[in-house]
Amino acid sequence: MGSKISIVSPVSQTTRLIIRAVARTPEAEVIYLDTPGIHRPLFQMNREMVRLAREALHEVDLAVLLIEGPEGLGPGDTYTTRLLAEARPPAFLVINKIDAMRKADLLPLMKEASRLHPWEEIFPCSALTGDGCEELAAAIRKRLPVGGALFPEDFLTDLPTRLSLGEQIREQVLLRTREEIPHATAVLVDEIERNERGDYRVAATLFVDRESQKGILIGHQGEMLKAIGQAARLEMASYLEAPVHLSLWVKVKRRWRDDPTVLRLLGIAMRE
Ligand SMILES: Nc1nc2c(ncn2[C@@H]2O[C@H](COP(=O)(O)OP(=O)(O)OP(=O)(O)O)[C@@H](O)[C@H]2O)c(=O)[nH]1
Ligand SMILES: [Mg+2]
Repeated sequence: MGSKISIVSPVSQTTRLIIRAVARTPEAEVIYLDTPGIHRPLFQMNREMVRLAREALHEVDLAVLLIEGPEGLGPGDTYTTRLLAEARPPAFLVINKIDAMRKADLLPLMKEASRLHPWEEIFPCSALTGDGCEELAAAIRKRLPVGGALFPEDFLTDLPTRLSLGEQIREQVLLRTREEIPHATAVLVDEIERNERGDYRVAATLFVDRESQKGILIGHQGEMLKAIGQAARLEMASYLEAPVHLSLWVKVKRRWRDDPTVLRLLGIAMRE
């Protein structure tokens, strides 16, 4: 896309909603959908996430399943390919993170993967080094139906600013905390205001599931929350191209992952 749209972290289930973004070349407009990963859902939030990903399979011209090369294939991938076979979009398999695996392991993995599903093509790549990425993008462009552009030329993503700023805060939570905190935290942006000098004032609430998680997120003398806020504020300032004043609050909201109102506000449930 040429700019950062989706947040990235080592924690699984980082992506919780569908984010559409447009990549353009002189001859093509590719609309990419970043979906949540297919996983075993334990909460309503996770059931909604998997539902979003499954529904997307019916909406696209091409599905691209990413697996991690160093992990190889597991039972989860068998389940996902079953969903692919049901929805029947043409599908590519991407074996990512080849920078972190032995070269000798790649060919056997590609062979094993080709028995799993009738892939149109299989691409080994590394998003980190860029190895194989342009080949993948070019093959995706080749699969596009012929037609005019669907979006105006300055349209980049359908992720609204309010959700995008929330994601930028959540990314810092994911990068700085561990264990249950990343999965138990939601960020809701309550207010975005701009003053006459062009500075933004953003206020957001971080929801956690339990009192003990609130303590961890705030940290000793508020240090954790301060670090999260400082880093998120820098991200936001570059995204909004203006200075940002950010206030963060942490609230315990028990079982928020099963609360339809919260899920709707987060853009996870029933966002159209
Ligand atoms: N070594 C290596 N790490 C990578 C590569 N691509 C992504 N990563 C790392 O893998 C982790 C997961 O990346 P994400 O983009 O959050 O993963 P995702 O597939 O979107 O997963 P979810 O959103 O959690 O479902 C991050 O820590 C990335 O930095 C790669 O090619 N090589
Ligand atoms: Mg993601």
